[in-house]
Amino acid sequence: MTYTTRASHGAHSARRTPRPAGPQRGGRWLRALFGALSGLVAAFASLAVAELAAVAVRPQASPVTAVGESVIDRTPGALKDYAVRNFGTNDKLMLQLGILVLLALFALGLGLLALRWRRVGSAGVLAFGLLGAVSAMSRPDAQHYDALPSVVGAVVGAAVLYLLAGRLAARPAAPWQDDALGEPPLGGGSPAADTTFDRRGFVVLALSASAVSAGAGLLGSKLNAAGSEQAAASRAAVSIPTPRATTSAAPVGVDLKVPGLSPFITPNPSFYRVDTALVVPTVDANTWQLRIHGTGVTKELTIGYKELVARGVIDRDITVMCVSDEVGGSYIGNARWTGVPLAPLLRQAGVVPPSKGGPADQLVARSVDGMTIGTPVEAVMDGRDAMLAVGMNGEPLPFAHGFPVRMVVPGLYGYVSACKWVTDLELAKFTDFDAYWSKRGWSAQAPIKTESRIDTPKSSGKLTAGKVAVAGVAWAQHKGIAKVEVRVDGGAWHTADLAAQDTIDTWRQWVWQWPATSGSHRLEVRATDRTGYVQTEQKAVPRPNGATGFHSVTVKVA
Ligand SMILES: Nc1nc2c(c(=O)[nH]1)N[C@H]1C(S)=C(S)[C@@H](COP(=O)(O)O)O[C@H]1N2
Ligand SMILES: [Mo]
Repeated sequence: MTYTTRASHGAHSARRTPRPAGPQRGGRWLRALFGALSGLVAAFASLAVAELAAVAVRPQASPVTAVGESVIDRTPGALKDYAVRNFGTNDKLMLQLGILVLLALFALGLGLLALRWRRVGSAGVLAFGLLGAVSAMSRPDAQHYDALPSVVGAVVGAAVLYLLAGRLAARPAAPWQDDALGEPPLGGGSPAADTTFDRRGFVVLALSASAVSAGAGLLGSKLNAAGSEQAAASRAAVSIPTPRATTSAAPVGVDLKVPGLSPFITPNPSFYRVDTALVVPTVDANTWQLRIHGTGVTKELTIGYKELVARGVIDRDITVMCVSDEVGGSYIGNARWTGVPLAPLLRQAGVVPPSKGGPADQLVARSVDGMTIGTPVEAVMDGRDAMLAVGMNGEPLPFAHGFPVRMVVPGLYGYVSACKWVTDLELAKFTDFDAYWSKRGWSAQAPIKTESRIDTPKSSGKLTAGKVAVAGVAWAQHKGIAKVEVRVDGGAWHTADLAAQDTIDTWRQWVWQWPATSGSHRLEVRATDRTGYVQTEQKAVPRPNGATGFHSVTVKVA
């Protein structure tokens, strides 16, 4: 084709190019539609090629993931909490869809822009590539070549848009028509508002670019998934070792089996999930390693999965919980964790807890995706069952919960204790290092607060007068629950029956038989832990170190 860039500015061009063979008459609307379409095709080509380029780097470096994860890093806490609450675990899907929709809108705009200014349109595509590249490089776990997929994708996308816009170059429709994009001369015999452009050339180019892109994208995502398949195979191959010392099963009576009450053990599929990973990391257990180093470490240690598990494991029921949980919320779950005790491993590396004169008070855990979680060394080494967990409820850790290895420390909120996909433990000082969430306005240290929740009846539930089982869970990890009380309409507190205690590290079920009378009633619960502390009525939001207040439900009794 011989169209020049100037020809695309045909609206203002007085040149009269002879009409070449091939181009047909096209409407101005068709041309605009094709223009918008060329933006979409260019965006699609960018993303597809970037996906393929990510094979050479790593799957997380592909632009939508990189932008999404950096959005998560930058989202102000309140908005992040809102998203987590309102989209639940779907929040990440919503984020990715949102990014794609925005991208598509901008692509449409750039396509239209390129109709008039080809270079500006292409420059716009490059600018988006830059955004992807910067996002990728700004992630806490950024690696050298993470910007590459965005850059390569953007260059290809810009070229595609430039070429497509070239096919849409408008030229005078006919020798008598001075301004191809202008209004037709009154009474003129020219087709109204028509411009000519290379319709067939555009369609052929757009279709081939789309087809090649689809191929590149499919190949890229298949190759990117290969690592995950290897990780899945390694997960299928590991079996959860049996503890050397037989761990007793939870005692009878820990589960009251009241309808509507959370089961004592939370099944893995319904266990809450909170993390910043847009794509769940899939780590191959065969190549996984953990390094222990830092302040006060006299013997640095690097250990693989088999070697770690060979040290011997313990089984412990531990209730873990997210600091973002609102009063009455559901970011809490109780599982039987199988893992390797952490304190002996630290001692082997020469670590001494602060109470015995050790120089480091913070254990910084790093995950494969760059999360940092700081835990007090004292808590890890004070005799509680802090562990490197490999199993959850009798199966290898699910990928979403940290396969192959995560930390679990009884008594501390997840963001200061429960690093998933952990790969590095560094001994440091709280005064010298702020972990991921501490940088974002959450407390550096956060023991779980003594709290309780009513599971049944549900708020706005409809009941009939008579005996109603009011039941729920109460927790005070690593202290233990001593008492749970319920009151109706702000009246006197009634002591609930407690389920058998498993360990002080788990939640405890409770039930109170309420002689319900007709009318609308408000039920409230409070717990007392074994230190004698009575749960406070004072309301506090989750930030900076956990919500407080009484959980209440309002019900109608017929
Ligand atoms: N690598 C990594 N580990 C992480 C997080 C994370 O975002 N990344 N989130 C933490 C938080 S805030 C909580 S509450 C727990 C949740 O563990 P779960 O998803 O297995 O329930 O994981 C912790 N470990
Ligand atoms: Mo959390």
